[in-house]
Amino acid sequence: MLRRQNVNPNILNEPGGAAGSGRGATGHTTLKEEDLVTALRKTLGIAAASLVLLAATACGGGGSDTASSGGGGNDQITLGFAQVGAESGWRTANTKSIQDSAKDAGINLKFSDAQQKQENQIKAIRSYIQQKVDVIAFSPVVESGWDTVLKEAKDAGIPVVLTDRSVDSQDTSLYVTFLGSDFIAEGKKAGEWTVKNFANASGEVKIAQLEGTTGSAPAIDRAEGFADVIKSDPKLKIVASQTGDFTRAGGKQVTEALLKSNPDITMIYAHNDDMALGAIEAIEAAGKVPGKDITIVSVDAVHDGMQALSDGKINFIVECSPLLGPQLMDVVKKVKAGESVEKRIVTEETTFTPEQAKEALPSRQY
Ligand code: GYE
Repeated sequence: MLRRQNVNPNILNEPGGAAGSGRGATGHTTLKEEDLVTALRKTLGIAAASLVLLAATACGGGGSDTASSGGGGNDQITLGFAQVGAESGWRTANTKSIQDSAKDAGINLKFSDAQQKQENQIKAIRSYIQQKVDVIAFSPVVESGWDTVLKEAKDAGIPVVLTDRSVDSQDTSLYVTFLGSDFIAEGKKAGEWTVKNFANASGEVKIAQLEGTTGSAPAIDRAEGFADVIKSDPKLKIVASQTGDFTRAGGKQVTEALLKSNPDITMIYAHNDDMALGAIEAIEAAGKVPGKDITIVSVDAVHDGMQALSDGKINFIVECSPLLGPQLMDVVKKVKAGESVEKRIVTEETTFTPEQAKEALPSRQY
């Protein structure tokens, strides 16, 4: 709870000018200049050769960006993005949003997929530091263990933007901003629906929770927000809680085992749609009716989740938007230009009942 309170907006100073990341140009220019000098020396003599060289350098060779105050043609921003993986429909939509909006914004995107492994993300970030990208952005797979690599980026003068998921670092100067959803609020919305839906239920409501990736911000916060709200009604009990790693296969597997250990379960709260979709498969395979025999609530509102909701197999979905790309590109441009950005940018989202899902489905972008 102490981790990510809203922090006051802070002012950013762009570390190192465009010349600091001067990819490529200098080496090539030097070679050509040497050839030119040798050739000219032979024909015109030393003095004339030096004059030609001086003129060539002044006309936009290496190092001219600072003189032209960023107005040159080779000022394209390079963004290194270390993605979590491709574990869910949400992630696929998020990746597409980032790739499409980088293209639209004319930003050179270096993209890597960490396959849900923190060590892969750390490697990717280190390689972006080595390549001297202008800005690094990433969705931290888990919350902890980032201080060392974030310090390395800071020492190299490369600003870091957190998207989607946050880190638990105490030193908030290690990143510029965190752009993404309020996962505690999402858990609370799921909890509020649950409290209302079972307000008149007689007897215990047995809830099984399908957790997201262990140690990830959305898994921690969606559990916290939900628990916080449902504690107001003592008949709502979480009787089982296990990780399905945000995947369909994980959700299915956990639910199969769950239906054996707790066959009388009333409701499943899944931290994302993909796990809920896996749970639906397991429930149907066990001869039960998802959405009726077992109530299902999940988070995301990706296309397949919304379809299941409008088919009555899921009962309620809390939206979590993956379309972070355009906002990220705006932030990257501002950071590069030395402008100030908010320390926390919260994504706006809603919730869906089956009727609302039916209405919204045709115009959904993901
Ligand atoms: O809810 C889940 C994905 O970090 C918000 O990660 C994201 C979560 C999303 O795998 O589907």
